[in-house]
Amino acid sequence: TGQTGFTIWFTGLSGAGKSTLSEAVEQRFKQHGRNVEILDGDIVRTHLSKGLGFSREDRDTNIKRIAFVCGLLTRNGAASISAAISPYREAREWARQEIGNFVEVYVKCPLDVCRQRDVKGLYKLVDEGKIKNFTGVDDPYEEPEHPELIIETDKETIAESVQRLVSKLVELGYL
Ligand code: GGZ
Repeated sequence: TGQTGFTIWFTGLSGAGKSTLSEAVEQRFKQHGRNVEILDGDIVRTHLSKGLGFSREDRDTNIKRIAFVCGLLTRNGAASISAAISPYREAREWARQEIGNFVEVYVKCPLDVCRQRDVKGLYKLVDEGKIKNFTGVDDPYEEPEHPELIIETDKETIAESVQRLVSKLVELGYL
């Protein structure tokens, strides 16, 4: 029999650290010979969700597509990781129902810190008025109310975060 599939669902602001954490977790899993697939918001939007924008409707469509793929992977025993902002609670709850073995991880980081990091220079464009409806600035981000785990990326190292997540997965019986 194969391993139990599950989905790690990261949610948080742009620049909070979802992609970085995903890659660190992926590395850790691969070292242990586990199949793992990352669905990163940014990358998904160039393929699966090409053409979608950032209205609530488009974001919801994006999340439903990601959840659909995570569901397929999860049912087939893989570890799947979603790293989309997923700002709406309702869409995340929908994903939770759809997928089943669902581990919601709030990648928490103050907006000011995300701004200062400005990894991709997007916050600068927002300030210059060149991007509208940016999550956390002039578009909603609904914090998770009962996430399985909260990772505060301005307070802990990546190694600590990965370790805490792995412990949580063990506690939940997925590893
Ligand atoms: C939020 C935006 C926006 C707006 C472009 N709002 O940090 P990034 O750059 O690399 O990742 C963000 C990505 C967000 O796509 P998601 O698929 O994760 O969003 S959602 O879950 O809400 O569907 C950001 C960039 O696209 N980006 N415009 N207006 N992020």
